[in-house]
Amino acid sequence: MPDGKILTIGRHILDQQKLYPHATGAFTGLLHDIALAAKLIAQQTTRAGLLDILGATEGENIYGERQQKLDLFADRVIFQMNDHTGRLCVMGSEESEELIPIPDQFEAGKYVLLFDPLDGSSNIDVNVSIGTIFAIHRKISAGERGTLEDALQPASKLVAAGYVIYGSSTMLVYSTGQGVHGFTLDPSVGEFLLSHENIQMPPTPKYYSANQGYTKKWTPGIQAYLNWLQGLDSDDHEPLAGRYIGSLVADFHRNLLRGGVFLYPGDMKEPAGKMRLMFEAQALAFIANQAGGYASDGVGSILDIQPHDLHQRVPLIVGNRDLVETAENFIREHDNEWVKTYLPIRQGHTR
Ligand code: AHM
Ligand code: MG
Repeated sequence: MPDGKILTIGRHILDQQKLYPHATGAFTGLLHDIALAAKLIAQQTTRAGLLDILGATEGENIYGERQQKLDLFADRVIFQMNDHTGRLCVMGSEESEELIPIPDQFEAGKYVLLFDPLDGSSNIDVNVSIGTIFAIHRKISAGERGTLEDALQPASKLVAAGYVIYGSSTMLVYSTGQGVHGFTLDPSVGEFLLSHENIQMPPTPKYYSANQGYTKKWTPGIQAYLNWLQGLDSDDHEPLAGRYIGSLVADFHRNLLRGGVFLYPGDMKEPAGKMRLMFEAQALAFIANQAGGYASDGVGSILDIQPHDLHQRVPLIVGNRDLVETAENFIREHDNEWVKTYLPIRQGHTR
């Protein structure tokens, strides 16, 4: 804790607002609502393993609530915390095919909220860390309600982004473009307290994170990069240790604090990989950049990609800048064929 002071997330958000002289408080309120949604989701994720034994017949639990898959619960909580506040003009969720409009009876505001309500949800049943990812854009269209144009902005235009990790403790990490700050949920008081101020990626990275089960289908450049990360190609640098959880938020968070690189590259079969630009990659690219790191799709910065589809996928290589740039070099050297296939997808000409 910085100089022993206890700083709640509410207080921190208000202090950050002072950095923006024209702030109306809408944005501050929005971050507040996200933090509240995170607490509600955290409270349910810690009970995830109990659903089966607490559940009564017909899928109802002992409280008379219908049992729900945790990711759908998280999706609904984030929507309900934000649909009526007058701060958002539209929302987008990884769980919803289309943009989510603000119901007609409520006023529309000037921000767009994009979120992955519960990423890594296949890990829920095996008690492995999962997370929520969020990104906030400013409305740019002229009408009263938000449109796709408002949502499909490059990450360089983000107003704020962050994530929540539901792990051995729950943490919320966010940035408004003034550094990256981390808060740990103290369950005894139900507050997020500042625990990691101004996070910067350590200069000496420790880990690489990739699903090496896919080695066979990786392009030659990615295979060569992995060899390099492991120090197989020469003795002139220390190999990194491998860590892969299969929960993007958890893998990213560990590498943010310890230094390293996460990669989920494209290959010839899925040239754009698996990660979603709007719900996963944009937010983490913004945070990485603020923490002194870098995020690339293999050919350039994720921050600069002009999105064309709400659910578009993107190869993601994120972490310490030099490690990510080295990956770009390997791709430039070995993966011409892949680059030729991927570029039209990046530009929205083909899928
Ligand atoms: P999800 O959005 O369906 O939960 O999938 C995203 C997850 C990431 O958290 C993780 O990094 C990746 O998928 C793991 O994929 P794989 O099992 O192919 O390694
Ligand atoms: Mg996801």
